[in-house]
Amino acid sequence: MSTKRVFVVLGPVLLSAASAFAIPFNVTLNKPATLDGIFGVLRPGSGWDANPVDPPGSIDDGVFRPESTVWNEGSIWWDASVEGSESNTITIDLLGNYAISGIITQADNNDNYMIEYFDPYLGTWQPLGYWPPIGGFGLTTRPNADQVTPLPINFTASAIRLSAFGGDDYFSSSEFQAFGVSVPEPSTILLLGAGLLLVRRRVRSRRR
Ligand SMILES: [Ca+2]
Ligand SMILES: [Ca+2]
Repeated sequence: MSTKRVFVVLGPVLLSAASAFAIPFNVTLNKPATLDGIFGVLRPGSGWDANPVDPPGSIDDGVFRPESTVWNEGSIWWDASVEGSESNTITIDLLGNYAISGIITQADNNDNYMIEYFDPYLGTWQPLGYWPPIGGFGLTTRPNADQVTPLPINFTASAIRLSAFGGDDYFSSSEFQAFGVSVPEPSTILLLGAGLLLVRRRVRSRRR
């Protein structure tokens, strides 16, 4: 195998190896979040208090509420039976591509919470899955109430989109975290390959 071929083949391999051995970290922490839809409005006659909605950034600020906090206290909440709130979403822009290996969510206990991700290779949103209702009361962390242990899962994403369905239409979430490692853009891999080729040519020309 020629030196050139070794470099071209090894460039991407070395990069992906570096990703594989990197320690996963919270890739959602304090990333920009946006809310789409109407939040913080209750249906007529609802017995709940119309508490203020937490700012978008509270979804990924690294802070969980105490388990069993009332669903709409210190959370991003909506009543999906209100006009304009039927298909609310919370979107987190990861500002890069990440190979994600674990997720954890705190949300109201008695609804389904859907997670979609933007696949940077396909260029489209993909469904990842949803947390079904679980026992308990109010803000509840899935998959584990220790607020630390994520669900092991593997996908590559540049953004995350959260929504809810079913349950009692009173939806809320207070924290979402995804753990993973950065993956290089395809263009970065090409650049690195080109750079290595250039280095090799210089070394060769000096030898002549
Ligand atoms: Ca939070
Ligand atoms: Ca609910």
